[in-house]
Amino acid sequence: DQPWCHNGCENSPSFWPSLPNSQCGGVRQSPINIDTNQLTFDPSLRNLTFSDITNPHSIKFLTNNGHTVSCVLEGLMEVRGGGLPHGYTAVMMHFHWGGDSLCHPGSEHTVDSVRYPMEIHLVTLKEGLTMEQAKTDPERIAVFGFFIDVTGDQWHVESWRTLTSYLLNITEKGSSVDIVQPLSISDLLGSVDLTKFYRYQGSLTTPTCDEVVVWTVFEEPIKLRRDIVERFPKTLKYRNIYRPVQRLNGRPVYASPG
Ligand code: SG4
Ligand code: ZN
Repeated sequence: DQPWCHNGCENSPSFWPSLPNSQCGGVRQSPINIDTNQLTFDPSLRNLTFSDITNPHSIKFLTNNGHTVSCVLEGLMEVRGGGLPHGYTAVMMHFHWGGDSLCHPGSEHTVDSVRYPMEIHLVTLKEGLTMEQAKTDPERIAVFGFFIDVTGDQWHVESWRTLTSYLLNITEKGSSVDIVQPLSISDLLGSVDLTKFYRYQGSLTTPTCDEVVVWTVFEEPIKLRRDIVERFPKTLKYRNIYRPVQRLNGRPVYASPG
């Protein structure tokens, strides 16, 4: 695999389309700007359910994979309903963030051209498939994006303090750390309204940008303290790890009835 980056190397995003086997120059790319004046309300986007989301052992370790912090999810979290074409099983989670001051927010999706401080991606696979098979079907991956904001009330800061305290142990590319405290996905999401979301057909946001993703982006952000968000760029040294927004090329963006 040829090296690529978000910034500060030869293969930054404008060069991704010319990488080997790349779909990055395609017509259904992600992320996008979500224009709330151009949404199509879709009453079938109901009853989205996440099973096992409170499993306290889902987040067992964190890895610095050279592009972000990620973790393979343990347990059997299944996502169904919400207008998804199949059931999907959660496989991993990772983060996108900005600069070490919040003047440089780092979400991938934007809403009415506003970028949030961070975005979490919960990556799920169509049930019964491996990651390798998942690369060829246009709906074989579903990614769930959650924005993080730093304004207003703050929730569940304790779980985020726990998670981010481990970042110091993975400053080296390729390093991992075990998390000893029980930590669930819902500990991190807090009380985000899972009935209100946007839906569109897109791609992975990193090379090779495979056009196989059903995207769900939740409207309501997770609200955290500024110092928690700033721990990511300050500790990991990766800055502004998001891809610029891509053209819609006529794709509809649907909104759930909420
Ligand atoms: C990050 O580079 C992750 O580390 C990748 O995970 C992930 O690839 C990639 O982002 C693209 O995912 O939700 N942003 S995204 O579209 O999940 C996949 C791994 O390389 C396939 C494991
Ligand atoms: Zn991502």
